[in-house]
Amino acid sequence: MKLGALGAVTLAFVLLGSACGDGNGSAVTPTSNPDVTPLSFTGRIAFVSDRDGNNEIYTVNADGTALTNITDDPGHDAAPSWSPDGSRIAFVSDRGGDNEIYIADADGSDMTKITDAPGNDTDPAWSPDGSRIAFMSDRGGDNEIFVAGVDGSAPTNVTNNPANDGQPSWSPDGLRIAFASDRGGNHDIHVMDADGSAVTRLTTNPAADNQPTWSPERRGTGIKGRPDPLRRYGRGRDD
Ligand SMILES: [Ca+2]
Ligand SMILES: [Ca+2]
Ligand SMILES: [Ca+2]
Repeated sequence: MKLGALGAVTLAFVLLGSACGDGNGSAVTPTSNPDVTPLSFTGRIAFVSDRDGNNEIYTVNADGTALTNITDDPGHDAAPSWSPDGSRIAFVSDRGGDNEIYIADADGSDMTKITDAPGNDTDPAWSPDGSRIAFMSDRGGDNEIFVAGVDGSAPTNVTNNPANDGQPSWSPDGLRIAFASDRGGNHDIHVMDADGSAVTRLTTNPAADNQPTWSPERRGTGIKGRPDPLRRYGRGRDD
């Protein structure tokens, strides 16, 4: 009882401190000073469109300018994944007859096919340090997650399970991979070490759970600049 009350008082102080703007949460306010560059929506968006009759990957500035078709091929091009430094894009294309993973510079130049296997190679996901690509392949007969170098070197089957395993998403530290698998009878979310060990099943719902995406390292309340008071005390949220 006493501890609970103390905890509530402490939490109230934390919330008050956050609201007042402490050292970690300096407020970001718009400026009308023309000499100061305002917060701008920089960067580019990659997306897939069939506007030319087949799927291509396009990029566009976040203000809608400079639309560019970076694939421009009669094949089916899809599933763009940016390199962590934003200089390259991994994607899937069937231009060679079946789905393979390609990597190109962000403007579409210097395109390289990094897989060369029968069947589907899809779901490319760039490791946070930019050195590896995780992807799904059914080259062995069922869907498995492979991890390879960004040049396609040393593709390694890290799931090795007769079920369907796919949709890899790296943890921010690059040590773990979240993925979907139906090894429990239906699709559920799992995590494993990046070498395939230490698999943990996170969901057990009989419905289909798919498309996990690991959050970036920084976490907060969802309010810009305001830290999560629960996280500060090491308490997890029930997600
Ligand atoms: Ca195309
Ligand atoms: Ca293939
Ligand atoms: Ca499998």
